Amino acid sequence: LPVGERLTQRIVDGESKGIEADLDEAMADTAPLDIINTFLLDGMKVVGDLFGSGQMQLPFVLQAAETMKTAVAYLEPHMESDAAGAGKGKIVLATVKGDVHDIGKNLVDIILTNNGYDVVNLGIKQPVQAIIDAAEENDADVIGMSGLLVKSTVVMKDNLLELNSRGLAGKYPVMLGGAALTRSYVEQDLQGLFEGDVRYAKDAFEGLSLMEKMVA
Ligand code: B1M
Repeated sequence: LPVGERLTQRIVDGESKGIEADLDEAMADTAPLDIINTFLLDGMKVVGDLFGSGQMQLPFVLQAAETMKTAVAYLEPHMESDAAGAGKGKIVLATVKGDVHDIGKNLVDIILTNNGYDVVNLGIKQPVQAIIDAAEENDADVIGMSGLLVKSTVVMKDNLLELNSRGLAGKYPVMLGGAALTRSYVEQDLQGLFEGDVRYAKDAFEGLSLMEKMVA
């Protein structure tokens, strides 16, 4: 198999042993970020479909996720970074309460960090209080929330209402992302009830371009 297909298959199989050699081979003619966005995320998509249709059990999904993380960690030092632009702005980033999915959030972290933003990555299952505390303590420019479960979209809405009621909506623009969200939910429903600026990023690159607008 060509190396790209091998990498996709490795994610599906959760086979991380020896993945470094395949990644080195792929990097000979493909940029690390493109490897993530094509070969590796193609694998996660297959995993999601298999799991969703009952053809893959959870422990195997976890193994696929661990393989994805191993691959991303190996590629990260090879990514181009825009050190000259350091200190462009600060985002507090968290996966919301009740949700453990963090691969997408961590990709957002990598891409923003490599493009000169300061990222305070709080991790998973973060209650709104922890997010607000971190934003205040770090004097953040933006709050970023990620979530992949349908119930996380409700948590995000509640978190926005909490920012409203504490009078913090005008202080922190909010960026939301994650597979369970839709653009229309954020841009119609949530923008209607949030008293500040809330935006939807469909992927990490849209997250980067939004960050540029929100900090400016
Ligand atoms: Co879970 N899981 N999972 N899972 N899992 C989903 C989300 C699911 C859609 C699978 C399915 O049924 N087809 C489904 C949710 C269904 C729903 O809510 N209706 C699901 C479920 C049900 C569950 C459990 C409940 C299963 C169970 O226990 N019975 C459980 C939940 C636990 C919990 O959270 N409390 C669970 C657990 C897990 C694992 C631990 C095994 C593992 C996560 C490991 C980890 O993250 N460390 C896992 C995985 C891997 C998945 C799938 C297969 C893949 C997710 C992923 O990493 N995708 C997923 C299927 C799917 O999404 N279709 C699924 C790759 C990643 C790069 O994409 O995170 O969307 P994503 O990020 C994108 C964009 O969304 C965006 O940028 C990224 C790309 O550039 N983005 C942002 C994300 N966050 C952003 C933030 C931003 C900006 C952009 O700004 C702030």
